Amino acid sequence: MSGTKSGKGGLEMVSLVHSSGANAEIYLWGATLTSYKTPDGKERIFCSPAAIFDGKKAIRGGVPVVFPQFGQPSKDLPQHGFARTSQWTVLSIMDTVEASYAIFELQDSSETRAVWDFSFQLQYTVFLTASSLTMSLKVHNIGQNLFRFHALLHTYLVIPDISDVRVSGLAGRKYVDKAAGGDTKVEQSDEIAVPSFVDRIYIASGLGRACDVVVRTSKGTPVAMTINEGRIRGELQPCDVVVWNPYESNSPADLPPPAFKEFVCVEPGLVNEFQSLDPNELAELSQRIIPLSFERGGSVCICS
Ligand code: TA6
Repeated sequence: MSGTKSGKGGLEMVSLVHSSGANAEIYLWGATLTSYKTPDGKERIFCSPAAIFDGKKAIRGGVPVVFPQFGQPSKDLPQHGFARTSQWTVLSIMDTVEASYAIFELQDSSETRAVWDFSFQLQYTVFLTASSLTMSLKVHNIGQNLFRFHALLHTYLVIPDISDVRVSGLAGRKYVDKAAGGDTKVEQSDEIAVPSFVDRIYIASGLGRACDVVVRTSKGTPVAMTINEGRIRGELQPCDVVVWNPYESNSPADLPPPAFKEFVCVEPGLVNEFQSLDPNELAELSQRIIPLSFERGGSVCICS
């Protein structure tokens, strides 16, 4: 039975429990999803063992919600914006045969307007089924003035080992290589390895459709597929995809090595350029995670 309960650090969270045995946990602090387990009990989302649950700092790992800026183009706003360090409210929690889901909301406040003087409403839905998890962020301009924003879902996916991962689905895309001074390059490879610190913004290409990014091991064992989609004013918008792993060289304090070995970030976003919304316009960003393999009795099974 899904519901709210007290989590780490006494922070309130929503526990989604689907009849299949799949479950997920989302803290109201930042609407941060910190756990997604498939019916086999296997954890699919990485959360740092040193994550701080104090209601002040962003929770390290899981799926932080990034809004209204990615990085820190405006020094008036914190790195990655204020959404991940705000207390969200829960609008609803539902259990149905198909899915268990929760809807979270964040609206502008005196604190947010002090650093970003616009009226907005974010609605974030986490939708859990037996075979997948879908996170969908809606950005609504409820003010009188146009605003420009970034949005991103900063997903930390569990993998067997970062030195053995292959990320596919981004071939041919231009990307900003933040680990190489921000140079713009073109991805030549169908399967991206992550042998060292990687921090890349794969720029939305004009394909006008969702972007499927598959994570595998070097031996080809599929780990997860992610379906990443953006919409602006209802129109399907190719979304950017950020791929990140800090390795030891760039691991922050709340992510002490060797934790970097256990995840790769595959982050759908509207971040390479600021998006603009006129009053009463809506943007959406979603990611569906479909785990493709799980261990059962020591052997790896591939979900159909
Ligand atoms: O998504 C990649 C990135 O922008 C990296 O540049 C790195 O800063 C990472 O996010 C983590 O940022 P955080 O503010 O959570 O430490």
